[in-house]
Amino acid sequence: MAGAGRRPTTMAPLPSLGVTVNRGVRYARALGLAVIVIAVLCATSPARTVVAQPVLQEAHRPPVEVTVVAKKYSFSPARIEVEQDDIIKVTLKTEDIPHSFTIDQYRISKRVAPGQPVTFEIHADQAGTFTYYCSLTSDERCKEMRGELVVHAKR
Ligand SMILES: [Cu+2]
Repeated sequence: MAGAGRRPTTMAPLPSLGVTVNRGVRYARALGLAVIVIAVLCATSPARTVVAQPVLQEAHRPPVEVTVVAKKYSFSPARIEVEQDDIIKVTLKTEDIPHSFTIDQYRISKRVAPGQPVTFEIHADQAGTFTYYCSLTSDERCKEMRGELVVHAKR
């Protein structure tokens, strides 16, 4: 080691240096792991708001795929935004008890049971803001479950 001759005579700096290096490496590893975990979480957890970007201006836009997770006593996402005439492909899951995804104006009511996701399509032909809710009555608090489907009018 080139700097060996210049080491102070006290013993303190050497062990503390060793500890510092180890901590630094551990910290870097922990940070790296944290970044990976956050990236994975961001990639997998459903966003609270799903906004469909206008990728194509033509008549046939690809279906908007949304996974809606019902859980006592809320939906995630609690807001879905699409353009009028989009096809919304919904995968509905529940993480606890049976729930439903109901939109009166679209005459949609899909029931879902734990471990049995259901997939269905909504043709978002009516513009406006529509409430989705759980219509099941077995659990009183299902009434609290509310979300919004926003269908932006075609320009
Ligand atoms: Cu419910």
